[in-house]
Amino acid sequence: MKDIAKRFRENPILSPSDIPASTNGLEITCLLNPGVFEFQEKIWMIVRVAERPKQKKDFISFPILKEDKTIQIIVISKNDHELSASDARVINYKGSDYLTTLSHLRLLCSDDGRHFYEPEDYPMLMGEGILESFGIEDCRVTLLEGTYYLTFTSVSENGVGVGLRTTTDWKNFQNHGMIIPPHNKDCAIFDEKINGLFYALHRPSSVEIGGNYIWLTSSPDGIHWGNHKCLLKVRKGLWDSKRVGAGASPIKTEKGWLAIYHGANEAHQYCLGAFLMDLNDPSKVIARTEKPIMIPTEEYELTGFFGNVVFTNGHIIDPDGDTVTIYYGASDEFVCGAQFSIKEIYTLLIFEK
Ligand code: MAN
Repeated sequence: MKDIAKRFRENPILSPSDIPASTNGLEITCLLNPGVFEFQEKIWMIVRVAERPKQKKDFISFPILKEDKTIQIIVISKNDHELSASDARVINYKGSDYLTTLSHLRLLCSDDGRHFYEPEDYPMLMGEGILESFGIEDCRVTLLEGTYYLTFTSVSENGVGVGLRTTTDWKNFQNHGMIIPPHNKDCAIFDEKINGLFYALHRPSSVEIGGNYIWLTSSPDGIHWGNHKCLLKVRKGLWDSKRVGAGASPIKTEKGWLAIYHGANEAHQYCLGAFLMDLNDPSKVIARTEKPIMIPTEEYELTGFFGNVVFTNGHIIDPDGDTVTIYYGASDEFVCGAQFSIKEIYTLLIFEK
């Protein structure tokens, strides 16, 4: 099946070997899912860097963060009957879940949006405290009234929730802790207030009743969130039958707030789609693409750490008002870029009657 994404010729634009690991003894396994923003006339990404020790034959080893900020390496024999390791991303050992890699967030910048490098004197963002001991992941960046809001997934043995840090200069950060408790991720704050309130999309997972659906919430201050509403569900038999989650901050267009989202099916194929919310009341979904706007098709999207995945949480809108450049994780291992025309996305939207 063809999609409407115009992929960068240079893809993948970043691979794990392109930057150094954060710590001696670890190597970068995956470079993925960047949040993207503009700052000081450059395009920046805050990329997820997933690390682990070099793997030895017959063993699985992975790092976790201790409260004193040191790293502990857990080593488990692959023959251990208490280990269940069928997913590259997460294992279960003695009844507890662990991630196979530890992620932090790293800043990269670019003059042309295609070649990224690590600038000097900017910090790496690491997990902090007992709610981030398995790392921080998949950051969305929203600039609102001069402050950058960073919403990311905080992972620990306590669960997967949404963390928030804010900054104005990318050197000093205020940590607001966990703003939405487990199980929740994929939180994207709108880049404008609506009727005086902050709005955000987020994705709780309800295990027994309900599912992995996109929700909407509002807030008076960007930190305390309430008035949650279920917005967009999975669709049986379609490409987004198992889970849906928001991409970056919705895009304000004359027709409404346009959100790009990921959807996965039972086979863990991750595609992208789009939906449109009412400008004045984003709890009203007025249109949604039936077909995906992007499907994993290229070699680097089909094979890698976790193949068959395109996942985005960062984009830049061109001054022409029509071109969206998305940055996306391919196969959970590489960073890639692609462009869409908003007008072309509209042609795939099916409006509610
Ligand atoms: C899922 C995947 C992983 C991620 C964990 C925790 O297993 O999305 O990439 O590390 O959740 O967020």
